[in-house]
Amino acid sequence: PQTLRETLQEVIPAKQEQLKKLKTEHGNAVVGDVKVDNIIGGMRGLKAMLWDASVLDPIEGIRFHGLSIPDCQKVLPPAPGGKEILPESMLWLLLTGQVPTPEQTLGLSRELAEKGELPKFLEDLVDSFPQTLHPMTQLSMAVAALNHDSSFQAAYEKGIKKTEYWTHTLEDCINLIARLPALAARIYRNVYKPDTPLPTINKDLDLVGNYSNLLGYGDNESLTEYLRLYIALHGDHEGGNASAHTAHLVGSTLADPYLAYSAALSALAGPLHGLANQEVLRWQMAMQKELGSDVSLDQIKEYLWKTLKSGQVVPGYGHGVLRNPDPRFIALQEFCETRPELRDSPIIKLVQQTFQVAPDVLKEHGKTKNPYPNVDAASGCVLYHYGLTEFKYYTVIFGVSRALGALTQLVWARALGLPLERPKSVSIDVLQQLVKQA
Ligand code: AMX
Repeated sequence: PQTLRETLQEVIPAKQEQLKKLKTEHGNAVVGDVKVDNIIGGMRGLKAMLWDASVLDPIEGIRFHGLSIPDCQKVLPPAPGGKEILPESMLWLLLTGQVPTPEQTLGLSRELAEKGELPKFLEDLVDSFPQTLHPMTQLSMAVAALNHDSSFQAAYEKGIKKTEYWTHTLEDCINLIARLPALAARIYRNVYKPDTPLPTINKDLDLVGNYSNLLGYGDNESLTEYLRLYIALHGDHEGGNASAHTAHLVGSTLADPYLAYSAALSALAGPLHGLANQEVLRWQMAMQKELGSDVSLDQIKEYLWKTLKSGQVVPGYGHGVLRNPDPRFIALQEFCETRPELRDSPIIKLVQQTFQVAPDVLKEHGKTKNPYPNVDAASGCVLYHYGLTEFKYYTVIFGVSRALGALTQLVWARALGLPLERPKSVSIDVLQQLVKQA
């Protein structure tokens, strides 16, 4: 079977041609308008970015190269003996637009495992961080430091042709994805399980098999399968979300993929974005503590109102684009239903009960445009059930995942020769003048 590189080499020219033709024939075509609300409202709804790997429909949710989540669950190869999507197969799909064969997926798993060890200087750097430093800060700093060995940066310094950018970008991206499990697991061990021996990477295991093993949960097959599904599903969610967009913006300056992804991780660390899964768990645990174990739906409703009246958001609900329950949330719910231990878990039960009442409460509250759960409403609680209880760490797992989509797009941005991103900003006075002229 073809390698990932060979497959990309084959698909890139056709896309380059497609884009060139679009630009030549329709460069001046108008595809939308800009309202004052778009400008002052966080650019919501503005179609202003090219992102080829996934498209988010407000009602249907995400599609990866046209495939919905249930489609992906049907066609993307799982781990040998497993059922859930392997993140490697999702990475292949995102990068090439093609569904990989099990052999191609296995080949990619092996390549990632072979490249997975951390350089010594990085281990020393991570080991020098104070245990009290937030795991996301550690991840972002360490990913930036990996640019010490950036192939793109070295090649750029030497002087390469623009047409060669993408091959060096791809090399960096694959190396970074390969190293994330060892890096993320080292942070976990240092912060939460210091002085426990860290296993080495097993060349015969997939990316998440290794990650789970390095975290110390390798013998929990259910958690490992959950992490495969979680990491595959969180990989990409269009280009406009804060982490993906940050990677794209920073990458557009021709900063190397390590710097671009480090910046993306800082965006992911915000509570309105990736930190939400830690917030959901904190909130759901506080609810459990206050209401006890056997709670009624009315008690949950009351608790929701208490949260809203105190001026806080209900974590895990609402979305910048989605206007329906997030299909990723649904996929995680279905995972819970297949495992008897999760069906009986008090924290998962509470998540499901909350889902029964929260949309109506949020509708009545009347502020949010989307009263339904996003993926974070469930994701952290499953980790908690399986014993991964350190919720400050959860966003790091999201960070391991989001690399699949954000780095894919960096490869494509270089392959398509996309320019430096530089939107036009206006002052309030200028905006007022523009309104008068309109
Ligand atoms: N609870 C209470 N109020 C909410 C709400 C929620 N879950 N979601 C939105 N609102 C409020 C907003 O705060 C805003 O109020 P304001 O007018 O007083 O500022 C109003 O409803 C309109 O917001 P919106 O247009 O519906 O949402 P948005 O696009 O501005 O923000 C999001 C989207 C996700 C930040 C928001 O829904 C939120 O804060 N949700 C809770 C946190 C969360 O779950 N984040 C995870 C997002 C997914 C991810 O990135 N992992």
